[in-house]
Amino acid sequence: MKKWLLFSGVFFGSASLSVWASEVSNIVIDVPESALPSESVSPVYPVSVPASDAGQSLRQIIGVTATRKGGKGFEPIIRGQQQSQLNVLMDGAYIYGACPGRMDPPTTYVSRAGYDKVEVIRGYESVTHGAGGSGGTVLFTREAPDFDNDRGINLHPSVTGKAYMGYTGNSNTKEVSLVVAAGNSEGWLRAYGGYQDAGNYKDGKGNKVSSAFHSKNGGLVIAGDVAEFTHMELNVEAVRDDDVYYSGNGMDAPWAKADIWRFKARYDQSFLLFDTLELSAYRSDVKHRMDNFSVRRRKPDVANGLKAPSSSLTWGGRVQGSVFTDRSELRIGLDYQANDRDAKRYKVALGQDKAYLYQSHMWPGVEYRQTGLFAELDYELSDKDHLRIGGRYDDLKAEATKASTATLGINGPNALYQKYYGYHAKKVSEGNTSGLVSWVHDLSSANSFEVRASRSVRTADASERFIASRGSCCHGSDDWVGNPRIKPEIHHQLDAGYQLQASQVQFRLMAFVDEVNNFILRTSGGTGSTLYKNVDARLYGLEMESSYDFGHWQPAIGLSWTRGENRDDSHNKNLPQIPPLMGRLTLDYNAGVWLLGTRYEFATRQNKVDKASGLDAGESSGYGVMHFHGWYQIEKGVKLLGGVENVFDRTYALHVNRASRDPFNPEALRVNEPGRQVWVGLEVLF
Ligand SMILES: [Cu+2]
Repeated sequence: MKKWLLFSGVFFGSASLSVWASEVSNIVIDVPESALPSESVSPVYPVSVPASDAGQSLRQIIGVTATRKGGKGFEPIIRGQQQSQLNVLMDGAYIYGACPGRMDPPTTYVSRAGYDKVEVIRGYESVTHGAGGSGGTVLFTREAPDFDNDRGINLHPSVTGKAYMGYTGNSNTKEVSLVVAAGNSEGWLRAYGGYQDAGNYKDGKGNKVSSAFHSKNGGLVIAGDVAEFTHMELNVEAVRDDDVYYSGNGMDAPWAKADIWRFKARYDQSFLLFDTLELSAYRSDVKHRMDNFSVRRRKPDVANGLKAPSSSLTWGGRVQGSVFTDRSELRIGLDYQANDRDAKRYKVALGQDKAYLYQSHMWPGVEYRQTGLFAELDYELSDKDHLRIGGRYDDLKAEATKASTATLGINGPNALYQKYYGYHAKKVSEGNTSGLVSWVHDLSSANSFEVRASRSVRTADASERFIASRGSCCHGSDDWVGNPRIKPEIHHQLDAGYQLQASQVQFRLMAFVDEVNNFILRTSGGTGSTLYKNVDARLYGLEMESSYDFGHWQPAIGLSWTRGENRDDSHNKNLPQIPPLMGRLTLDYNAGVWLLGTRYEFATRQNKVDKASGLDAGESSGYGVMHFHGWYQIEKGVKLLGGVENVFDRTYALHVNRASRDPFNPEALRVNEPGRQVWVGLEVLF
């Protein structure tokens, strides 16, 4: 039994925490639970918010926010870090989006029916989730179906699942999804699928915000114990998005598609020096098309349009062995990740079928290959003291295989790198070392504190290193060019947290400081161009969360604050895309068969901006927005959900939202959040 408890992986091996972990699936409330101050575990789509994208629903977790650019494609931000500063794993797989404009961050491919839970780790807590991940790790996970559950309608002892139907007013969003698992605990088949159809919503002023999309997804998991101590799992999954409108991009996406394969195997018996052995492999193939004329004519008076086909193919895997003793768990592993990306842009003569001009090779055949070796030890110093020590080494090779494209002349990638940095792209080779030490001390059975120190290395991504986007207007005034010799970011972080988990009160507080050498800053090159350079930076902040259970009344509060400083630049001392102080007050009345709740979200103004990055749409004013939500349990397993978002129809935008480029809503500086939205949902468990 002891071994199994320790085997739960992300949780430290204390018995009380592990018992808690097994209870997570029964939790019906929305407040994210946590085993450590830096962690939270919650449903992928919470029952109190009508989220249409998994990145959007991550905003419900304290310390996490997300950039909006429309109805899909929310970019999560943890502790002021985003994109490749976060490790996002979907059931063990990396799925890198194909859009150079970040229309499709990985989270946009997380469907409601395909995943069960999301674990968010703020900061750097484990070396086992791959290279990088300095800002945090987001793990979307699936659970083995529980055929013995007694949570809903009993169709058949060997069938379990969940259906969801929802409607959200304002955007006129319709959603259905279904997940069914059949089999038994030794072998099962899980089939899932969903459909969403969203229109454009209106902001508080009644202005239309381009946010419509269609999305469908489906998948199949076949899993079972194929031999004694040997469990295997195979999954195939597909996502198709169509006619996606973006108000925060100059283009829309006529289509985007992702095809994902996964294979996992676990051997729970000693093998060589290991007590258990796990192996996983995946392949994610993402293709994306964007243009400024086929979904809608973004520039109706112009004879030429632009289109940009792009692709991102990722494959990789991991083997990990674990060694257990009474007091420790040691994990040793090897992971590999390969990513090939390509993006081109063409000028299109509208009206003349297929007449086009090859304009930019934005991602010129970018190839990344990473091999990592890691070891991590969880050790119980005493009943009350848990220690973790981990280290990893990553070998990275990166190359822009088509940087020397001659056909583009002065618009070719190498010509652009030469123009702005004075060198061509060469094959990059890096050896990066990361590590951490953490200590959790239980003050009593209910409260504990955590202290950790880490060094993590985050290498430049395909855009930061190799993007070669020749300005689409005005000859070079808006070139966007990656720096082929950009150095990796080195983060030195110190975190301290305190947590109280009593039956009626939960409280946690976390403080962090992150000294960054060679922070990769996107900045203006002076002539209107957008370039990348390394600067020294410092990020620090606080996260606080507390909830109470006074019987029927259940209040909660959450606050997060982050500061990001550029330590090199005497003129601009701020890092871009840093959220201001944000908070949330919730008050639920839970009568057992029904619940009514209110949620008040607020943010202060943010004047610490970096406009040269092209990422901040200027300073922002604060806001306060009220929402209502509730549910009614009609019968066992059948729950009616609903609510009113933005009850007072306020016009507001999160500070980190993309600058608005919306022809429908030209006054908005940022992409505005929806005005009042009434929504209903029906959830059936069986
Ligand atoms: Cu795109």
